Amino acid sequence: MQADKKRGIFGRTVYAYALLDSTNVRAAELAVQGAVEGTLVITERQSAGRGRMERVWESPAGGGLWFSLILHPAVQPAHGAQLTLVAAVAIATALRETTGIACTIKWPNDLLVAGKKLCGILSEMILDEDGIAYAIIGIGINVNLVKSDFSAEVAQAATSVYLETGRAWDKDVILREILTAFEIWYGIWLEDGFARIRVEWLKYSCSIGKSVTVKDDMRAFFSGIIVGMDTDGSLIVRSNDGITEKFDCGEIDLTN
Ligand code: BT5
Repeated sequence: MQADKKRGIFGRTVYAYALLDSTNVRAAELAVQGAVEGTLVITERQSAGRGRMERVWESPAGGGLWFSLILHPAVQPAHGAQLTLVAAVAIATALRETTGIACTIKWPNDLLVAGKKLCGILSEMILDEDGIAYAIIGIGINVNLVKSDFSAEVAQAATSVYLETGRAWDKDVILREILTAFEIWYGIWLEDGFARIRVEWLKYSCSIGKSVTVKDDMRAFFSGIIVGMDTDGSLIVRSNDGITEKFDCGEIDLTN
């Protein structure tokens, strides 16, 4: 990829902590105070790590990468949800290149290995009259976590880089690779739009062709087969009776 003189801004400004409630919460405070593009907020442990829809993200000390990036993307708010997909592609690429793990992406925000969750992404956007005031991309990656680090409930459905590869990894190396990849893909997205991200995303997707129930804020439940991803990043689902719906947010339950 082409060299870019603006590159190297992700993680140039860093706020690092031993303990935070949530890096997304701290990042939002810093964004309001004017934090620059690419500011990284990272912590060893979160006492109230957040998933989507008020869910908990388990973030014990030691083996995890729990961090958020503050971004100010100059795109239409309607395209803001694509940022989660950009991050997912970047993380999947970086993890594959660094650790050899073949992770897949489950729309919109999960990275899985053989169906178990390795990484979750929590993107939050604040709008003002000019568009997106700022976006916080929160990323949680289970790097060196072992089964006993998770609650019994999460342990069944979670995995880590350590569990997948049988060895411990330097978290800083993985973080650096992810920041580099994310900055490259973010630049591509800002300059060329979503098309290349979509191609890459489809390569990593584990959901195309699968039966699914989609839950979204407005439409409650919709069941069908995932037939593709639209050019704007929304998921295309066709029901058994041939009705096609598009979803740009929500969550999916794979049923086969
Ligand atoms: C997510 O939510 O997957 C988004 C997770 C984002 C976490 C990062 S960490 C840094 C930043 N600061 C924050 O406060 N959050 C972000 P969701 O799709 O709602 O998935 C949440 C579900 O994943 C939970 O209900 C559990 O079932 C499961 N889970 C919780 N902790 C996990 C872990 N460490 N590994 C794998 N799965 C987990």
